[in-house]
Amino acid sequence: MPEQLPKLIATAFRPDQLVAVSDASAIFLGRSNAGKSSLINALLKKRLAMTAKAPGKTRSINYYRYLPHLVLIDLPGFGYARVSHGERDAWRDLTFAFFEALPNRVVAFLLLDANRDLEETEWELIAALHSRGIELRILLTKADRLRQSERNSAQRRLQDSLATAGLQIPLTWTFISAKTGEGVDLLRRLLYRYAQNEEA
Ligand SMILES: Nc1nc2c(ncn2[C@@H]2O[C@H](COP(=O)(O)OP(=O)(O)OP(=O)(O)O)[C@@H](O)[C@H]2O)c(=O)[nH]1
Ligand SMILES: [Mg+2]
Repeated sequence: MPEQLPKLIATAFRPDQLVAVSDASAIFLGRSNAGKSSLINALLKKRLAMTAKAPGKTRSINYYRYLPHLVLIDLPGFGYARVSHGERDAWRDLTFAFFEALPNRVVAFLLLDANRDLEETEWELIAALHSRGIELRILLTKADRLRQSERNSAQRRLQDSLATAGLQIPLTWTFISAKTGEGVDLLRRLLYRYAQNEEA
């Protein structure tokens, strides 16, 4: 019988629980509360990923098989205030251990709340992905909350900070809303093409 998809295939709370993924993968990174798990649920059309109003909901790396040859990976969020040094270290150990053993074919999505600017940890993740030659797209989330003028200024701020950082990699960004579905179909099409081995 064919496997029922999508489904959760693995969860890693610690580096020794990381799994090797040989299929194409899409990874979702970003601050706590940026909307990673909500976007994954919107893509999967199923509430498989736990979401919460309070930041820090996802503490583990969760692997979801979405298509027969495509895995979506929800990484734990960072950057929320009420967290101990121990938890911060655990996040760092897990995330960077994951980077050391990335799946063979990976595209990364950095989710950024459109009302916020890029912060230090985000720059660090961008640099880590860039140095490994991983393609990165920025998704500006919670777009349903933004007026057109706010979208324009969010886009301008992002462009400016990327230019100031002298970033030479081709970065694209897309407005997205897990609430209204804006941008979700576009992302889904991109993932389908990527899974079929075409240029994402
Ligand atoms: N208005 C609006 N709210 C959203 C959207 N996406 C997520 N949220 C809300 O933002 C909060 C956090 O969403 P999550 O998906 O749990 O965020 P996360 O990035 O997975 O957070 P961590 O697991 O802590 O890393 C929840 O209250 C969601 O309902 C969106 O597109 N629009
Ligand atoms: Mg989450």
